[in-house]
Amino acid sequence: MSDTTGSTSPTERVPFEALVALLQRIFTRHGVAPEVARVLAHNCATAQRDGAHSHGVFRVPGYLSSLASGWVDGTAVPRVEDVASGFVRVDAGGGFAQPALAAARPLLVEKARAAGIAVLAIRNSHHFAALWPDVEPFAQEGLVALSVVNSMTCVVPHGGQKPLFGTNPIAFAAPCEGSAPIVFDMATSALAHGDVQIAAREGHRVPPGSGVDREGQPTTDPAAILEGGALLPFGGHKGSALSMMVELLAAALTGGNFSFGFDWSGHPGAKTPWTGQLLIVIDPDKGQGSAFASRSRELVERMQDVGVTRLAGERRYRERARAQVEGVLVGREELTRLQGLAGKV
Ligand code: NDP
Ligand code: PYC
Repeated sequence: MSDTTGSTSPTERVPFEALVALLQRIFTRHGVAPEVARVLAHNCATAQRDGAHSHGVFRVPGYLSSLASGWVDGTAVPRVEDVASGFVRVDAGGGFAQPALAAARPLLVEKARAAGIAVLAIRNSHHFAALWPDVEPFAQEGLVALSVVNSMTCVVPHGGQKPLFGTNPIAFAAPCEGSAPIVFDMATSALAHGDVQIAAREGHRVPPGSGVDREGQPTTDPAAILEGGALLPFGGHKGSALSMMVELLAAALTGGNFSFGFDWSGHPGAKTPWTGQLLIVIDPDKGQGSAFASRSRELVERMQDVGVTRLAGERRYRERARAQVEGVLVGREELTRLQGLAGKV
């Protein structure tokens, strides 16, 4: 990715900690509890830092309008339940998923290390972010992590006539000897909804096969997808099956809402999907001893030997390394808007 936020507008570079502080101030000024504001600000700044612009500061207006509409509770206190040797449940209380994960994390890791595997089922939660920040830290501690989250009805299942599924991402992280973890994070729709919004804002077409208009006809016009149209799963029936799996794991299994299971029409301004999230954390040392990370390295090297020049996660790591030296890239207009929201002149 080039040195842009995806647009041609002027940009600035902001120190990561300054961006976190700015976002934290915005969230607290808009009624979010201090600890929740800290978690959301860190998450949002992390996505921006890594060049994940569809889930960085671009999301702030959606967070704030959801909060203002009363749809999501920025002060909810997650309730963690220790339900079995390898199973933790959290009721996020109608608040955000990330503070629920943070609250349950120590118990989840303890169980994964003791039993070799542990599941975290989050329900009654709003996830409006990229998913990789939820899994990457586990791999940094030597664990393997997989997470799924469902979102809101905007994807037509393969063979269906109307949207039903969410954009339903799957994220995976695993340690790799001698490098940062291997991480991928992908929507099961052809495009993330956020990328369609960005394409509409920037006046770009989306790739053929991404979505349909309100008549169900294929379109590359992002506005037609957003205004009465819908997205398609990636890879036809295969992506559709994965999206169905996400609905089952993130909603049916956790007790959260399906992507079609909530109605936000009574809360104008609501943007955050009220669903569920599942994490599975594995201690690879219970497999082949400490060999896992070196086997990861072997696989990566073999992929490189056959010509792979870009692994999932590498673009983000490059953006991160650059941001650490030069600061996080933010659009100048966007930064001014953020400063206004934070009450800074
Ligand atoms: P992308 O299609 O941009 O990327 C998917 C994955 O493939 C990433 O891990 C990416 O790595 C990797 N990748 C991309 N291009 C290449 C390539 N040429 N070679 C090798 N690897 C590649 O992501 P999506 O558009 O599917 O999703 C964007 C974000 O939207 C995700 O973070 C997702 O969690 C989020 N999202 C959140 C939802 C929610 O409900 N909270 C719903 C849907 C999406 P890299 O990151 O290094 O580019
Ligand atoms: O980009 O598809 C998306 C999305 C949905 C909820 C948060 N992000």
